[in-house]
Order: sequence, then C-alpha cells, then structure tokens
Amino acid sequence: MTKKFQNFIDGKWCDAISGKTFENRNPSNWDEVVGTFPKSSKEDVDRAVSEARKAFDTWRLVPEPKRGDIMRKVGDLMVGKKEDLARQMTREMGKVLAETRGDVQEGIDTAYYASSEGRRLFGRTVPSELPNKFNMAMRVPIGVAGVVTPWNFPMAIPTWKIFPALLSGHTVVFKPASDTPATATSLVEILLEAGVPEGVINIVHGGGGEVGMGIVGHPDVDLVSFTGSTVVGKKISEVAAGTLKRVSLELGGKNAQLVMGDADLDLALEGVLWGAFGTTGQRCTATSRLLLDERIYDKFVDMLVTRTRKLRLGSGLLPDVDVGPCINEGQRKTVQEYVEIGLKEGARLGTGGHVPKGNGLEKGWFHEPTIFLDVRPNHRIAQEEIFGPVLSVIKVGSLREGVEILNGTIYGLSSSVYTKDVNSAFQAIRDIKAGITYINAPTIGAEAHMPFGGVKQTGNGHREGGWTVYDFFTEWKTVYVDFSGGLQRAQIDNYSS
Ligand code: UN1
Repeated sequence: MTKKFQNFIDGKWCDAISGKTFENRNPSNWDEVVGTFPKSSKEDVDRAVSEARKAFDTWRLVPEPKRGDIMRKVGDLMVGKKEDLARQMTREMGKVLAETRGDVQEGIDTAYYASSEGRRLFGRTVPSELPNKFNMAMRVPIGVAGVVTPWNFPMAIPTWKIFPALLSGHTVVFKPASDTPATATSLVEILLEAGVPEGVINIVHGGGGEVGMGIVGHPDVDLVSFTGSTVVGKKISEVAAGTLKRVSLELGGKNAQLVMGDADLDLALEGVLWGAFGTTGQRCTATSRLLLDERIYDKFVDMLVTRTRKLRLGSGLLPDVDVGPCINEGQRKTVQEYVEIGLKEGARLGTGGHVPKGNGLEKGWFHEPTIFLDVRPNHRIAQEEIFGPVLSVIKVGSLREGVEILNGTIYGLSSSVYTKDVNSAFQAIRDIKAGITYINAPTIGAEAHMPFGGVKQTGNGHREGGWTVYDFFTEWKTVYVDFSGGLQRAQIDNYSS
C-alpha cells in the first residue's frame, strides 16, 4: 500500500482542499513509490498563512531561552532518528547513505546552535548623548516566515531556515521541494514532538508555481527564505517586490577548484572527486570547473580520469556505491543536453558522457560522472550551472590567470585553491570574488555555525548559518528611555550654541 502523506495546518494533518495529490518516486528505481502527497493550491496557502498569523501573537511572547529548549529537544530527537531519516532521504532523493547521514547531522548541528542562540540573540546598549537617558537596540521577530526549499539537502537546508526562524519568534509556512516531501514531513513531525505549538509550523505540499509563489506573493507573509536556481530567485524577487517583503535568496553556483603547480596533487585529487561528484554534482557548492596549472595539467588529468572511471554508480543504499542518480528525468535530460553542448563547442570528453546501461541501473535517473577537457573559460559548460555530475577542466598559466577565470562567471558562491605556498593562498583569498573560499579543501563542506552564501547572482547579500542568519530573521527595534523627568531634546538641549 502506498503511504499517504498530508499537509499540516493549524495543528491538524489534512489533505489539499481540492483533494488532489501527486506521487513521489525513488530516483534509483522509479517503480518504487515513496508516497502520495497533497497537491495544494492557493486556498491551502491562504489557510496556512492565516493560522500562522494568529499563532504569531502568542509564539513571539515565549521567552527565547524556552524556544531554545524546544530546539535542543529537536536536536536530541534527530540524533535518535538519524539512521531512519538518512535511509528515508536516500530512498527519496538518491544520494548515498554517508551523505544523507551528513545531511541529517547538519540539521542536528543547526538545532543545537539555534538552542544556544536562545540565550544570546544579543542586542546592544549604547550611551545616550543626554543625561538620565538610556538607549538600546534589540532584535525582534518580524512575523510570518515563508520557507521554500530545494531537494538536494532535504533536511539540512529547511533546518537552516526554519530553526532560526522559530528560535527568533517567527511562525512558519513551509513549502518543500516536491521531489523530497517525505523528509520534510519527518522534520515537521519532529518539531511537533519537541513541543512546537499548533499553528507555529505549517507545511503545504505542492508545486512551486502555485504554492511557492503563492507564499511569496502573499501580503500576510512578512519574509521569505528561498534556496534554488537563479532563474527562480529572480522571479521570487519580482513577486516579493509587490509587498516589499524581505527575501533571502541562495541561488546558483559555478564553483571552481584551482590547483597550482606546487600543490599536493593526491590531496587535490581527493578534493575534486568529492567536490564534483558528491551528491552527483547536485549542490550549489559543487565543483563544476577545475582550473589546472599548465605545469601539472597532463599529469593531473591522467590521475583524475583514471580515478573517475572507477567511481561506482548505483542505489545510495548499497554500501559500495560512490555516486547516486540524478534527482529526476528533467535533471538528467539537462545533463545530457549540456554534454551535447560541450561537444558542439569543441570540448573533448575525458570520460563519461553517457547514460549507463545494465547493472540494475536501467530504472533510475543515472548519468556517468563526466569530465570535459580542453574547455575554454567562455564555453557554456564553463559558465552555466548544470547541477549534475559534469566537470569542465581548463588549463591556466598562473595564479593570477586562474583567479581571473575563477571570477569570470555571473556566480560567486564557493571556491577552492590548492597550493603549498602561503603567499599564493593569501593572494587568492584576497582576490577571489566568492562568499566562501577553501584552501586545500574542496568547494563543498560548509559548517552549520559559519556564514553561508554567495556574491553576485548567487544571492542577494544575505547569509544563512551561524550568527549571521539572525540578521535576516530579526528586525532591529531602537528604544530610548528618558528617566530625567523633563523634556530633553536631542541635538539641541545638550549643545548651548
Ligand atoms: C547546497 O549545495 O545547497 O557545503 C548547500 C556544502 C553543504 C551545503 C550545501 N554543507 O556543500
């Protein structure tokens, strides 16, 4: 029997008002149905937003340390369920178990961080220019937060947004990707079990157009946090402008790893294999360009191609598999189209480039890990985000040229430089235009307590993670208390002339 999932609105599990549903299937084996989910519409969004609005009145008054206690329970519950959550996630979106365990762990780390923030969430006291007057600025919640999340980190990314939103006093309307609705439902169940009250967390399943944009355009949603493609991010910006709401956008990347001639090549090899083919290349932080110093180009390409050919494709639940499938038919098609584009542009396939045959892979959205050689910086495969297991290799003559090429896209999320030379490392740190730079480590591997986000068209300047996410999820209220007993006019009474 297919498992039937529901929305959660105002403390009740419920179907879409229309009664419509959609199916979610395992991308490693499309015969396997993970479950059916409500295909919601604008009316469902309206209900969820109005309940979240009501719940805000009481939730905002719960002391922050109490909200922090709930977050600690959330973390504890996730620890207990880690293995089950990881297995459910692998079935639902395909990445290997080691990675889905990491994804859940990122959620646990975020929960404990949020819990500790409950006893901080610092404001400032500031001296007044007048006697017997007290000045302070404090953080206050904004209201109803809309959270719209992708499928590649089905647990971690929702927690990056929902936990700080709740901790700082917001109520939430959550629209998860329709490719990973089961993991999102488990997250809501955990929040409820930990004691998040009715109406404070609401989940509405369905498509991005109707449900996602319904949330973004809703006049009663005060802020929206979104992770996804740059194309959708721009639309969200436009729709949100209608109500001037605050929006945090985490969008695309075309991240590069630069390997200098003096680098530890074995280390750089492990880094690029993990950066390019971890999560089947479906990360906004994935390494999709490899910039190689001409002094080591031939040698490194040999090492890379040999190792990539050994990567094993398959169901992420099997112990010896390195790379899972693409998320769905559309995503694999995109990968195939870019392989065609790369060949037409004159790049050469080092390995991969095909849909694999046999070995039990015929019912999944698998694509071979693919390496393009002789790529030029202006080729489309070196400029556009593919979101799949495709790596473009470019030869560079110097650190300066490498950094220039690394910077030469519309994106600026993550970056990586392998070198043993401290001067080269610091020059690169100074000159790279990206939100994140790794030295002697791959472009992936962000930690929950550090700022996460990018520059240029990767986002709109906000940061998730760490202390910085609270700059998005709070508003400053400035407070003056005059205890002089008289009228004191700032700028006037304290200056005699
Ligand atoms: C993403 O790809 O959307 O650093 C987020 C990383 C992960 C997060 C990636 N911890 O790759």
